[in-house]
Amino acid sequence: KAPRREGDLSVKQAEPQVKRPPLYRVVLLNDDYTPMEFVVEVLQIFFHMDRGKATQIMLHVHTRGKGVCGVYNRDVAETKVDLVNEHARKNDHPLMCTMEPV
Ligand code: NFA
Repeated sequence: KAPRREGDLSVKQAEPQVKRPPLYRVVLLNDDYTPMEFVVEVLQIFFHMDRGKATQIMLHVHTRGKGVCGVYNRDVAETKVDLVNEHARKNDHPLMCTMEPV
């Protein structure tokens, strides 16, 4: 058997293991009572959308039942969900925010 020479690729080095954190969609759910303006403001404040984008997403949620506000790692997604739900409760609106694995 021939000896291995410098540069021989027949022995694979271990791949450096680079893991991406699991991602989650943060989702807004429609309801019959939360004012459209409140939802637009939520999207602007907590998801850094301009008013046009926020209005577009709000109308999507309103007509389709739910819509994606953004995709984040678990910690960030959980924090967004909690902040939005707290903000809604504080203002006596039933608006619901949830997360789901991508
Ligand atoms: N459906 C609500 C209304 O008609 C508006 C709304 C949109 C609520 C998106 C929740 C999410 N006032």
